[in-house]
Amino acid sequence: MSKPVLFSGIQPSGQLMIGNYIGAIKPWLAMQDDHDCLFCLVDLHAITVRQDPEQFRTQVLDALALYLACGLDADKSVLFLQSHVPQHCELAWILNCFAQIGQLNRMTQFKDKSQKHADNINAGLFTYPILMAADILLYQTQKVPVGHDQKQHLELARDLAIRFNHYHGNIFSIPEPNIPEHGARIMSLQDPSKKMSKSDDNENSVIRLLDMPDIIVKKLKRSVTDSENNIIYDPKNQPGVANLLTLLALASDQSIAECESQLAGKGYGALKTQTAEAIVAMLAPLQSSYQAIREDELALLSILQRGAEQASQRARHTLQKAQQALGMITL
Ligand code: AQP
Repeated sequence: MSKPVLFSGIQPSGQLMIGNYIGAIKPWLAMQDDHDCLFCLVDLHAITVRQDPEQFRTQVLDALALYLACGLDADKSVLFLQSHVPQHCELAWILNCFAQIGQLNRMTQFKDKSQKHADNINAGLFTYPILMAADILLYQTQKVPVGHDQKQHLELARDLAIRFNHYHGNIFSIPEPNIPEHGARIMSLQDPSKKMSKSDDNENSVIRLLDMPDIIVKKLKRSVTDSENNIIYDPKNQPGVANLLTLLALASDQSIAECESQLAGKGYGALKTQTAEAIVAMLAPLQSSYQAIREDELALLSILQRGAEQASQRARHTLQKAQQALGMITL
């Protein structure tokens, strides 16, 4: 029996951070063996925000090397770059003609990013979720493991697939989100009311996958908690403490209740130290293998070449089905 198709991706819009790891990459690793996986670096999404060209090229290869250092395996999964498969843009145009402006207007990420980049509210930022729908639907994807912030975009992808199928027959699989129960929304260390983001301007708010242990300890020490000095998991009233408990639990493979009871009667200093130690230990294996992988740029490019060929073959098939369903003449 064929394995369920799984697609997911990360924007190479900065150095990857633990939210991307916990909310996306870690769940991907758990599914890599029993799913037909495609893991993409969505570089076309990343350019909705201005990128420095030289730095961007480096960031893309850094992110691919991190995928591999985390344990994604090019022999088991298709690893590729979105811009290497032009069918993503071609299907996005078709889906543009099925997406309703009203629905796009409700996308919270567009509102957040428009505020953050008020000098560059470009059309790509607005139509981003349509390109994301094309990314997913091109591969007849059944499962999309993502963090909580992508839930709304995924609902749009489902709606577009259902609408297209309604008018033109059964062309696309309807994808299901796969959102982890805990860790789907790791919060900023400096402002626990907003999610941790790799492109946050405040370096102290984010732990990057390649941060050295002393930096991780420093960032955790500076993290915002509160004045209650009470270590309980209460995201509504103590969001900073709840975020640290979530990180500690996930990094040390324990439940949040176990972490709470271990820390009962202790202060926030102990919570921060233990969380930092657990994160350092979680990241140590990938950090130790990263450098050698990153240095072999030829090997990285050849993985991208192979991934592009594998993905294109599948993408061409779905795009042609959609075009023919619309009555377009395909050659
Ligand atoms: N804070 C987070 N907690 C849990 N999961 C998260 N993800 C992102 N932030 C968190 C998940 O990581 C995957 C890749 O996200 P993305 O790079 O495509 O875009 P994003 O969601 O906008 O992530 P960033 O880091 O905030 O990027 P920038 O700063 O460039 O906008 C997704 O599955 C996402 O849910």
